[in-house]
Amino acid sequence: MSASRPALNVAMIGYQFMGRAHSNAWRQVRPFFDVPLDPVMKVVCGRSAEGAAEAADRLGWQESSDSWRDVIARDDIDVIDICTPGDSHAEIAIAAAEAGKVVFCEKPLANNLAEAEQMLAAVQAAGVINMLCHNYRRAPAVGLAKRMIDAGEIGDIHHYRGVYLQDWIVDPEAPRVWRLEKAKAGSGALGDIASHSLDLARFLVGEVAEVSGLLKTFVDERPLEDGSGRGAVDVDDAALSLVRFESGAIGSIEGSRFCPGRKNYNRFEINGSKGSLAFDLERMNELEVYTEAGPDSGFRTILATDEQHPFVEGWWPPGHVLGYEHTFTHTVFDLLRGIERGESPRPNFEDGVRNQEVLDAIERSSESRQWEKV
Ligand code: SOE
Repeated sequence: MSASRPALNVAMIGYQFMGRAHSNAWRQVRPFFDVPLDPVMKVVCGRSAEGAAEAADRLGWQESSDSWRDVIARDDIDVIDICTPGDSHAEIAIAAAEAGKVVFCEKPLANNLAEAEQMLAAVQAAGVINMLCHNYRRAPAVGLAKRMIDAGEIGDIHHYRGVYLQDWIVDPEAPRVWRLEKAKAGSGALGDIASHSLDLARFLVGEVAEVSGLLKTFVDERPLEDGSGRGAVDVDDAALSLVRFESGAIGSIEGSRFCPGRKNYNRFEINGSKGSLAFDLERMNELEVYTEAGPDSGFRTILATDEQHPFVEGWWPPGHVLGYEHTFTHTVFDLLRGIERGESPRPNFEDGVRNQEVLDAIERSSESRQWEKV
């Protein structure tokens, strides 16, 4: 490690999909960015000692553990990175905050609003740096959209239209994984993918005032993963909501796992008084832009891979496109810069509670079939 930069010992809890994405980010951030602190991939933690040891070897962690409580109790650990299913976010984050650790947590912050509020209270009481990993804010094209909006290039915003569509459970015989169990995941498409579109809406347009939501479960029981029978699906397969923003803008947010052919189709379009912007994660290096530029103007596509575009300076020359995993490296880079400055980079746990308040309102609205205030 460089003598000029202090080391920062990281412990990651959970090592499946998000654990792999976060491990890659912790490994890549120092070689590619001018980090103010040297992250050390100290410990990876999981429920199985054997699984955690295998993950440590495969993902590049120095040690492994099967007890997150033991890891949090260690004086040599500075950051707790939570990559577990949502049912353990609150207890881990609260324990980490009370132990004075930096708390970095995968989305959604919690499985319900009460837990999210407890987590925020814990990090505020402990005065620890905290961050929520909504990685798509840090796709360069999304950062460019934010810059253009803030510069007034599309004028006053009238619409945000967000869809996040996947198709991995369209087959009714696809097994009932943890994402389909309320006790584990808190909700279905609502908290898992519509939450991403919501976070982008809040990042790019502003706070949500009122929602009219519709949750739907198309397949209400599925084969259990261990082949021992079938189990109930008690979460939404699709979540839609009309949205009124505090700014006066209106819009819609939709998350569905029942859209054949849409693999990770996280798209938004924003319409303003002077133009429009559109982004599609499946074409994540591109931003579609329309600003009135004369009688024959139309949408143009900006390839957001130039050095002036957010985070690109750390990677390659123009046109050498980036991918999904880079957004996590950018997120970790901003976390390191926040730690050095003593600030909780956004989205942080306050954003997590705001997001959860909106998700909660969408659930209430789907039940009441009325507009619900956030
Ligand atoms: C859902 O399958 C999922 O893995 C989400 O949980 C992630 O947040 C998203 O980035 C990719 O899709």
